[in-house]
Amino acid sequence: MNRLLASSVLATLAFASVARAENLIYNGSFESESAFSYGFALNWKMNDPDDHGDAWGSAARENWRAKTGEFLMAIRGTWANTGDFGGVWQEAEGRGNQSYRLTAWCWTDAGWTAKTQEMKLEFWNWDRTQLLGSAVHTLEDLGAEWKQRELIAVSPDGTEWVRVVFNVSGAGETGSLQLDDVVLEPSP
Ligand SMILES: [Ca+2]
Repeated sequence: MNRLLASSVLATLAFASVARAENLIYNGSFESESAFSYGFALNWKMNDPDDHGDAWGSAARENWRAKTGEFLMAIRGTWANTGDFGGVWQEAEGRGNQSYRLTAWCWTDAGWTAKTQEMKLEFWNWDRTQLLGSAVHTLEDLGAEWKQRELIAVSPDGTEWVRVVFNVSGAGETGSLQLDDVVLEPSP
């Protein structure tokens, strides 16, 4: 009986440990390349491998000064000739009335400017026709060192998908916003 109890406790502890480490985002470190291009990341590009992620505008996977591994996601200035806006998103299956925590490591080059730079949590219904709610964290006080940013929000009733968005508009000519180690997890 005691032995049974002990194994049950151990199993519970092991499960709790696994649950804490869970990242709902695939390829959050951008190490896996898209089948389409070196400049895109797997799971962060539409139809690669599914329709639950995408990149737009000036976003590009780069092998610069990654926080972890060799690659990061850069949203670049107009020097890249891809316009003054860009971003990436990915979504994971979720549920309503759950607190979600999004974290990401950010770096900006000296001279980088953008009118808008933010990370968002969006809560969508099952067929993703209705945006049920969202939360925004403006990315401020960044610089040429890695800094972690955090956004926590509770999903509304009816949430089936939790979408992570990094969005830049009004970028200047120089530098880029760089992202690495994106983690989305249920928070207690
Ligand atoms: Ca990385």
